[in-house]
Amino acid sequence: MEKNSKIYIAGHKGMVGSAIAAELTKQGYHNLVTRSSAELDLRRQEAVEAFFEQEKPEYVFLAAAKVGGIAANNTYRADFIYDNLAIESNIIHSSAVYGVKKLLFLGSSCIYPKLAPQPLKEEYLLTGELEPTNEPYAIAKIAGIKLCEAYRDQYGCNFISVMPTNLYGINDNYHPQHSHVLPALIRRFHEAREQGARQVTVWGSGTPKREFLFSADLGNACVFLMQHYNDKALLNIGTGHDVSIAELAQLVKDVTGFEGDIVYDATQPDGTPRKLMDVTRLHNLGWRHTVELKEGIALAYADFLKKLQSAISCQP
Ligand code: GFB
Repeated sequence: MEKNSKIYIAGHKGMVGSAIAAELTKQGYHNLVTRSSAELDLRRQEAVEAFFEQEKPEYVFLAAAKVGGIAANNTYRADFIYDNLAIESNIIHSSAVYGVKKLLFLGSSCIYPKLAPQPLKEEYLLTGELEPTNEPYAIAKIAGIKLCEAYRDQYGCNFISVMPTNLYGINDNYHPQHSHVLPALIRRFHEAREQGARQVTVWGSGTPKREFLFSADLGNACVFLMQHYNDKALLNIGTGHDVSIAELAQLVKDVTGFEGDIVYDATQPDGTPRKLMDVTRLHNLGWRHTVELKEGIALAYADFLKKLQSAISCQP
């Protein structure tokens, strides 16, 4: 990838796409192509084809997706499978037709079977039943991996697939019900402290374990892999460490300065008991994360407070 290569980042306004764009800009890539969802609906096949015909990008980061936490995945099951299948099919097919030199597709750790051995090795894909709460999303992401493999097999396209672990960081979604656990807890602990509440409720039992990667680390990993990884096999991106949801809640409590109690709502689903990535292959390629969890939560909390402040100052 040359510094003046034409690079399309699908989903540049989201947490992942904006982290990739920031990393590319930092490294001196200056020919970035972007479209907001209002300008280009990636679920519309003809619109996507017209965009590729007009722009003819050389490299594509496929970071556009319908995403959310456990409740959003379980509630909007049709949207999660349809939107993601449509976005991936349109972009991957047009990338092949319009001669994209290389495409990086982002999947998710939820593509692995619910009860797979830990840590999750890349070869565990399609060896067992998926977690029911996010099966539609996982099926769409597995289809994305298979699209990349099939276009490589049949047409020789250099399309690679990477599977990030649970992400958090700059530009995250803080919706109280639909977000992932880390931003949800940042908001809930912050609001409890502001309101002087005595307790904060955390969903589920607190026992599931999750691995968290800071968004800027993911952006750095994606650019690194676009530069250095050309294999058909999918590749995990993570830290290799996980914490229980109870440990995570304690960390968020510490960072936000909330002083009350933590209680658990067992009526909410736990989801997969554990999904720790095996990052041996990524480490062997020479990439490691740099931001540890506590430091990352403090950075995410600062970003949350900044956005809150600008939302307040924008009110009439
Ligand atoms: O982050 P999360 O929604 O996604 O939930 P998953 C992780 C764990 O945190 C679950 C618990 O055990 C939740 O029960 N949790 C506790 C909470 N309090 C909360 C809260 O206030 N909000 C949320 N959201 N969770 C998603 C998949 O699974 O992970 C997606 O649904 C995707 O498909 C994504 O793969 C990375 O890790 O369970």
